[in-house]
Amino acid sequence: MNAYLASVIENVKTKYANEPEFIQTVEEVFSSLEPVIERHPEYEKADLLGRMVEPERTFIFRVTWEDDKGNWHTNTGYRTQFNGAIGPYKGGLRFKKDVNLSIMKFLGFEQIFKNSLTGLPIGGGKGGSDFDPTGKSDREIMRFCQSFMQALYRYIGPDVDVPAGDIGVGSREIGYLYGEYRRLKGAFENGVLTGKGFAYGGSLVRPQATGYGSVYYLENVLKHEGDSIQGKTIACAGFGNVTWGICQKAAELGARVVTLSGPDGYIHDPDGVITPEKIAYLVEMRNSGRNKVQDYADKFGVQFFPGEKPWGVKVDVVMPSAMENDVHMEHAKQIVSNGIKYYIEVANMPTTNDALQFLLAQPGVIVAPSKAVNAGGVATSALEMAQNSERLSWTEEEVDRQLRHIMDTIYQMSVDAAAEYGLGYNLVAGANIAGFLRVAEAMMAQGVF
Ligand code: 2IT
Repeated sequence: MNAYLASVIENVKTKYANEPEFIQTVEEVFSSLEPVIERHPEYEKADLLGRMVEPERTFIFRVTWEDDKGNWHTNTGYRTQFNGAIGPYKGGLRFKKDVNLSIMKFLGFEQIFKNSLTGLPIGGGKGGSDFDPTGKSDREIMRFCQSFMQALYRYIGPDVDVPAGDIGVGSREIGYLYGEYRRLKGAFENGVLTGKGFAYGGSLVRPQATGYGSVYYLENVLKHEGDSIQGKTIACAGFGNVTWGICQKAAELGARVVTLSGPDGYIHDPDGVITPEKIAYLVEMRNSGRNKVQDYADKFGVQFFPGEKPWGVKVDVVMPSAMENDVHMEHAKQIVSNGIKYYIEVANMPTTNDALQFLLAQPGVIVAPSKAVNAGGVATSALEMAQNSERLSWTEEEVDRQLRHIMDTIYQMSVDAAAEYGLGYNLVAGANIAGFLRVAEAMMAQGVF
């Protein structure tokens, strides 16, 4: 490997030895960049990679809130403003028990390249808290969001840093967060958050955008193979916002999602999550705060597999759409032995690096990386920001048209970047390279800081 590249990775491994997810994403992205660094010796001179792995800044703050019984609880809040070279920091907030600095930095780092790929002016950031929303009442969620924003508001703004949702943060939480921001600032700066309700400046299609965008990306891959989405069976994970959008768009295009998962196991519905009743039930399951996918099996009489993951089910397309490191080597081997051709990552870093390398080495498998596949979500957030600054809202058709165009462009840019650097049809390396080059150019132009 290129000596400079290797030394930056080595330094991250030593310096951030207690941040395994962050190390994992740096290794994944940088392993694609060898031909780029070889062709651009000026990047080493400017220590571009060394700068990229260091967030511009990270805020860590206390969040104290009162539960319904009058007891007080304290959580840790985070916001990592990783890279602002191409636009205001942009990225979601995650509320989940396992949130820590490593998870925040992995998500923020990934976000830099994803946001760059969208072609829109958004830098990379991420935030959240180790607050666990499971089983919390609506009022508890509201009080937590208010307390979280009391700390966060001084660091964000429509031209500074624009948070959105992620796992555990949906339109309800964004509403409470925005309400508190508006109260504190005394101004209607609704471009400060995306994923808002339509009534106060949210964009049409934003709720579905990550799922829809990933299906549009999949269509590009299928087209390349002379194949079509019609009749395809898809294995998904999770049952949140993203999976819901995939179910809906897949059903509309004649395909069907046959698995969902949760912390409790997975369900297999061979008829597909395709009827409006089933798709609407996902929203109900999410809103219940129970976080149990077994509810779907109980309601629709399909099989539930406690404690298992859905990656052993024989389908046409695998789309891990729940969380990081959901697909391990053993699952990758199952996917290959089932003869599955399309491995389309959706969640951020859903595949361990060894499983990803294994899948990439299979001639019969096409691997698409999440930072390209799921970029339709944040891209539509950038469209929401554009509408907010114009003080108007676009039609559903207009937003969907732009989303589709952005996904087609991301796909094509990835294909072209891999070809340009002699890597053939490699969507993973292509996305890393294309995302990297735009940020690199902006950083070089702005001088050393
Ligand atoms: O991972 C992601 O891209 C998100 N959670 C969405 C970020 C955004 O700003 O819409």
